[in-house]
Amino acid sequence: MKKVVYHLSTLLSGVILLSACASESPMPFGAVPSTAQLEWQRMEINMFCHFGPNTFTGAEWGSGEEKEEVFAPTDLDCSQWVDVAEAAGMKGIILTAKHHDGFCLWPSSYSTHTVTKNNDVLRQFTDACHGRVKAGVYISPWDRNHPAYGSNEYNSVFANTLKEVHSLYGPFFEQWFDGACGEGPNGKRQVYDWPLFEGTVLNINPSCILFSDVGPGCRWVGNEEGRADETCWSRLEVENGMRKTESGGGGDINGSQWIPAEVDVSIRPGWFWHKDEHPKTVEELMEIYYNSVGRNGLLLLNVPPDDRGRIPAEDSAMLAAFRAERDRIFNHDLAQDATIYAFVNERNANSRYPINNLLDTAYHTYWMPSDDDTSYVTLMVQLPEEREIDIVMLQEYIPLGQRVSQFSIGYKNHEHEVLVLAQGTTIGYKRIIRLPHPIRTQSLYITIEHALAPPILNRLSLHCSK
Ligand code: FUL
Repeated sequence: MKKVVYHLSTLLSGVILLSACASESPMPFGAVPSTAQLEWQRMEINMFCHFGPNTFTGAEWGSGEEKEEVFAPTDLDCSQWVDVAEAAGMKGIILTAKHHDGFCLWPSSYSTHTVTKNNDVLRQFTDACHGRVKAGVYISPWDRNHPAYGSNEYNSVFANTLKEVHSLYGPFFEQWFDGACGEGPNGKRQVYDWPLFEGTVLNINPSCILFSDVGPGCRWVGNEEGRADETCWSRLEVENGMRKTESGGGGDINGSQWIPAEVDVSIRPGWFWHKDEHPKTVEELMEIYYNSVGRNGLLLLNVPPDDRGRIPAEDSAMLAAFRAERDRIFNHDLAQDATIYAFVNERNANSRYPINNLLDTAYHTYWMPSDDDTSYVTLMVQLPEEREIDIVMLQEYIPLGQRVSQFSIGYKNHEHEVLVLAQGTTIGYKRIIRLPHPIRTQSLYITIEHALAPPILNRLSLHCSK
């Protein structure tokens, strides 16, 4: 543990209890989210449903040669999926309307490998979601069934497929473009026409979030284990459909586009339901939550319906317990009745953005020190009495950009020394820091050690997971 890093006597001379009112908004910094991207990020946890012929054959990647009759749910009920998602606190569901096997869960005019008109699963799905959760759609460009796959013609077939789905079944909040590109039935690979695919969807629904390895709506986090990097920028630098830098899953500090990370992971070992597999435990799901939503990502948790066409009871029970655990920890904010002081440069003391904005749950109220404070801004959270804490939650007000690049958390011990407990880099939409051990304290210190522009935070809360 590092000792006394804040020079309290110096800092205290600059202590200001900031309380003035905001008049005009600060300038945004760098790329910022569109309205749709902000709404998307605020959904935090969505459900993914992998459902198709693989549900019945035990495969993960169907060959495309499965007979249509293989897909035969005995008790399909998409409303039950919505019930489970809502109970788990999820705001949207994305269905694999076409996976790599090419089988369409709607009676498409552009394929013969589909459900029948009377068994339109996509219709039942969008009807069930309507007014309850947002519906999203996964349509795999890789198609192991379509005879045109591997030729130029396939790009227009796929664009027409997208047009059909989005105009007849939309609006969808998200279109998932899987990056997989394997061989088709004739052994050829396709060169995808991404600008055509993206333009087709956005022409019909400009606010649809397009997922792919590089966006433009949101990006793949780079693994399927439910983990964003500890440093996670929502900016990315993409040129001609390719990443310009090799900075991995953590985005680009100087990226010129806003393309936040989506963390896709399955509740079970496979993406599709298999009879002998079981869901992850609540502890594993909480770990995923801390490493995804808690690291500036959106969690897309796959919960595959079984061969009845329903989400199994063991999965829904685990999801309900996962939600109960999040509520138990995060619905109790130990800083609710705290007083927060900001240590800022004396000359910059007259912030127009009240510090109590950090404690309210209104999204669009925020705190900012002043126009030129970008380093060593310390917040002291003074609690009415000693409390046990092991989690700190911070949110940057991302409509004005992502700014913080280094911060630390410290507390005052019984000897009145301030000890650093944790250090971090990015905050972004949400950062949940689990302290290395629970502490009992009345004063907690959060120092923004470095930011690319004056930090703007809209929420700070303290919790205890015990
Ligand atoms: C991958 C696919 O190959 C898997 O089957 C699954 O759909 C996963 C979400 O994306 O690229």
